[in-house]
Amino acid sequence: MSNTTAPTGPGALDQGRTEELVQRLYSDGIIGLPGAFDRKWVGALAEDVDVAFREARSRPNGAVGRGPHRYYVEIHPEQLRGFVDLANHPWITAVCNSVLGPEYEIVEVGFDVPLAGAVNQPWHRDFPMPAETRDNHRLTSLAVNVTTVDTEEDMGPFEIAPGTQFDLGDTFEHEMFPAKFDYPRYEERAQRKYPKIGDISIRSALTIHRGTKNHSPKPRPVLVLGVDAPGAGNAEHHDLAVTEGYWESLPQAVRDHLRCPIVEALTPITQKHTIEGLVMGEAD
Ligand SMILES: O=C(O)CCC(=O)C(=O)O
Repeated sequence: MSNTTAPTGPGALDQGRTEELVQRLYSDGIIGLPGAFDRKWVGALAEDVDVAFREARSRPNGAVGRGPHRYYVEIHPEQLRGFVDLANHPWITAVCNSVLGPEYEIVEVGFDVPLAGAVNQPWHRDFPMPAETRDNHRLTSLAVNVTTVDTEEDMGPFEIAPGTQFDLGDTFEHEMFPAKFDYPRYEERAQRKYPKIGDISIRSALTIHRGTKNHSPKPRPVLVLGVDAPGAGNAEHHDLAVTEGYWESLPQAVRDHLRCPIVEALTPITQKHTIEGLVMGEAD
């Protein structure tokens, strides 16, 4: 599971603490760090997400539906002023190194926005279980989440069923959606998460989860950083790119984990990572 040396530098986790986090990730499928960033940093993130959301919704397939009043948008790293801080956060780098190996790759930067009126999603995982996970019990990708708002009960919190990341899923529709008769398994384990501004989490996108019904008028945007072990194959579903100037400005520690094309000018991303089963949402 963990065969790498702990990263060094300010705020780095020691090997023992990293091991503990990795074990929790393997047992629960999700871990959290309260107060990873200050409110000012998250304020800038919220502004950048808002700008990107408006831009994406202004063009066809810039934002994909993940159910009624719920969208997903994929963006390029340089659309976020805080990208380097996020990609270089010692808690994130230590966990990614340990779980995915030192050659891990950031393959996706995006965000989910459940708006007023979003309904309960069906329980799901974000993609089918890879063979490496099924056969060798090894996680080959992780999703980092950063809320841009203080989550309140009426905002349709994210709900997750800890410990379900290794459910084989051979009866799941599209290998991603448990059948309704299996819902009690997920409902019994369900935990609603109420992250506040500054909190971050890392989860396996295989851990069964759903966004819940937003009863409030408030949106609940959450940033997603998708990270792969080499060869995990998620990069092909995404279109991350950086400009030459931005690449030049990046610290080597961040460049080491970006294998994306370096381009003269960015092309706005047309969404490829549609999860068909989520488009209609769940009537409840
Ligand atoms: O509501 C959320 O935070 C996550 C939504 C989600 O799981 C999805 O759209 O795939």
